[in-house]
Amino acid sequence: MNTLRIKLNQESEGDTLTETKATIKEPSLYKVILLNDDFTPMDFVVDVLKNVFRYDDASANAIMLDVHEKGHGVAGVFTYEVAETKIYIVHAQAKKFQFPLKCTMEKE
Ligand code: TYC
Repeated sequence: MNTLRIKLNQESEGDTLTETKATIKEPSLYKVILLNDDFTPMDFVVDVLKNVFRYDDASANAIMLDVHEKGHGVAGVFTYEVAETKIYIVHAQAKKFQFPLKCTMEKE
C-alpha cells in the first residue's frame, strides 16, 4: 500500500499570499520483527504469518523456521500505522491462545 503525504508551505505578507509550494514526501517504513520463543507452536506462527501478513504456506513456513533458528526475523515492512495494527493483532491472537509470541517494529 502506498500513502502520499502532501505538505503545503505557504508564505504570506499580511493578507497577500506570495507563494505556495507543495512538497511530497513518502512515509517512513517500519519492519515488523517476529521474535522466537520456546512455547508458541510452529503451526500457530505459520497461521499468523498466513492470516495477518498474507504469506502463502511455503513462505510462511520458511519465515517461521528462519525465526525459530535465528531468534528473530522480518515478517514484513509497512507504514507506521499498518505495522502497529499488525503487531496489535498478533499480540491479541497470541494472548487469546495464551502463547507468548511477540513482535516489535524497527524503522527501516
Ligand atoms: N520456537 C518455537 C517452537 O519451537 C516456534 C516459534 C517460531 C515460535 C517462531 C515463535 O516467532 C516464533 N515451538
